[in-house]
Amino acid sequence: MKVVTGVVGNDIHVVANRLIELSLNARGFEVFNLGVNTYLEEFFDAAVETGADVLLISSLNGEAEGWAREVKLLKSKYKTLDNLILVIGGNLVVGTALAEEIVPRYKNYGFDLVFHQVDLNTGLDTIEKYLKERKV
Ligand code: B12
Repeated sequence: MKVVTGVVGNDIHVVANRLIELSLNARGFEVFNLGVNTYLEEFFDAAVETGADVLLISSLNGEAEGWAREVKLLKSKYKTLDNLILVIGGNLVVGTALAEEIVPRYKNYGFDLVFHQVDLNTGLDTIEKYLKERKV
């Protein structure tokens, strides 16, 4: 299964990004890592080019929300990506907020799975379970 990943926006926190690539590889995914400082449209372009099943976006500096608001618009522009599973995780706000509040907000932006301050392995276990249930 193919996963495009990277860190959205003007965000240079690279450590989690490298860990995500290594962990996804170890779990048998084919990974296309766009690295840090990646704009939302670049993620969608890469998903088209690679034929990805999953787009896994990180935000660590908390500025993802501005980008997330454009997800629905881009989804409607890239019609071939109807089955693409959209995942976002990391620090999804600047400052502090409860996951109970943030998760529904990001789902409303168009994400299928949202992980606010969830440790990577727990998140990847949940993603694998979700993919299995969807039989992707
Ligand atoms: C190292 C660091 C830096 C380094 C980054 C070096 C580099 N190139 O990577 C430097 C010093 C450059 C830096 C800069 C900044 N930083 Co900084 N940084 C950190 C720090 C101390 C550690 C981050 C790290 O590498 N952690 C180790 C990795 C492994 O953990 P992680 O990033 O938390 O990721 C885990 C999870 O989030 C999860 N995860 C991540 N993505 C995803 C995705 C999915 C799907 C899932 C399931 C899980 C998941 O997986 C990881 C492992 O469990 C954190 C504070 C902290 N203690 O966490 C602040 C922190 C992330 N930084 C912060 C800030 C604000 C900044 C700056 C904006 C500061 C400034 N005013 O200039 C700039 C950002 C500039 C930019 N353009 O992005 C804030 C973000 C606050 C927020 N979100 O509200 C933090 C939290 C510090 C704080 N408490 O205020 N930073």
